[in-house]
Amino acid sequence: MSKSELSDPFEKARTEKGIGVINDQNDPVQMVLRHKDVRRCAHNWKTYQSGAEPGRIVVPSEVKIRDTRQIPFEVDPPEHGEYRALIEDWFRRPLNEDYEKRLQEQINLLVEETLDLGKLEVVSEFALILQSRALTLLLNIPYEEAQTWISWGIHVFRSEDNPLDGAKANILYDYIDAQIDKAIENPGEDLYSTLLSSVFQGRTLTKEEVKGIMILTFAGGRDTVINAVTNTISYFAENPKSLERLRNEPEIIGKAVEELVRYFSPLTHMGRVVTENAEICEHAIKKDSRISLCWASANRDASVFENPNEIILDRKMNPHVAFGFSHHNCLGAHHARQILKVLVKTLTHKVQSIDILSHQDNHEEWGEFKRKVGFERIEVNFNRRD
Ligand code: EMZ
Repeated sequence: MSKSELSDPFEKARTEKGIGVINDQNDPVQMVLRHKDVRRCAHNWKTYQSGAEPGRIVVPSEVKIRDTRQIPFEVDPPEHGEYRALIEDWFRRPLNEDYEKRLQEQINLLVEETLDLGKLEVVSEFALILQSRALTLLLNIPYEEAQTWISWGIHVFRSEDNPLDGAKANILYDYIDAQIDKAIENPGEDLYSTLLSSVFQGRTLTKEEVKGIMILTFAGGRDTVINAVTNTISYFAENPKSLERLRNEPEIIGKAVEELVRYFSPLTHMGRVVTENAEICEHAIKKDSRISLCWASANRDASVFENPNEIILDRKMNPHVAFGFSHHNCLGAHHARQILKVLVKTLTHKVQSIDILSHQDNHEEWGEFKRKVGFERIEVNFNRRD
């Protein structure tokens, strides 16, 4: 298997049964594996709800390590739509020319720094830095703040050996509390201040609501973006012809990014709590149990994607669900797409080739399913294009 390949552990269960069962802290999860079912269940928020006990739709469940409801992620319609309407414009800013220009400057600088170094470890010395610096644009706060988030290291929201390390999660929660207090004292043009003055159902958002939105903004786009960036580098390292092709055909970079995101599926799945007895692929789904919508499996469904395990840079029909589907689709998707587009464009301009020197894979284990999502570390050498 090549180093950049991410195989599909769900294929057999998806074709044979459509469902995979995993135990999670004695609150089992039935994973929905087929594209059609994933989309149907995502759309049916009445039966498959997000607004359950905070943390329960996350797998592994976070009910034991947090009380704050993440917004709008853990809220169902109609309130979900009302919260979303408050913040949607803010999360569309990545489409603005000025935002893109500033992101381009950040990524130019990082790639130049990287080329000067030559050899480096991509996860901690490239992807984490890129993600943290870019987040300053999304929050509209000073660039220097990225240093704080970089200093937390990769494993701040979950420690290396324990995905449910409450003490680690508290670093983020305490930080956000402090930033909210600062914004109350000294309001600015940043996301905290904007949220604190937003009006929801005739009143301003509470500190707890602002915290819920901020936790989601920090956590949802951290591992996911870091893995997507790292996997992009490893893909181009092993497929220099693809880099060359995109250099010659920059007009397909948008399509290529969609295809990379489909293939990587940085977020494997997301849960829902079942509100009434139901059935999926002839399996009984009991009221108050949990299902998960397995984006990673749906994105390899051969009934939708031809040659699903191949990266086809200009894939024509690409209805992937890597950013979720329906009401709860990813708020940060514009930002993530823009990061990947700018990154790919910059690599085509500045980088001739990338050599992988050593690596260690990062796997998730979901019962019988073991899925590579990226790398724990990957040392590479970047070679400059003359
Ligand atoms: C939650 C989740 C959001 C969760 C879109 O995903 O990301 C996970 O990394 C967090 O642990 O709390 O924010």
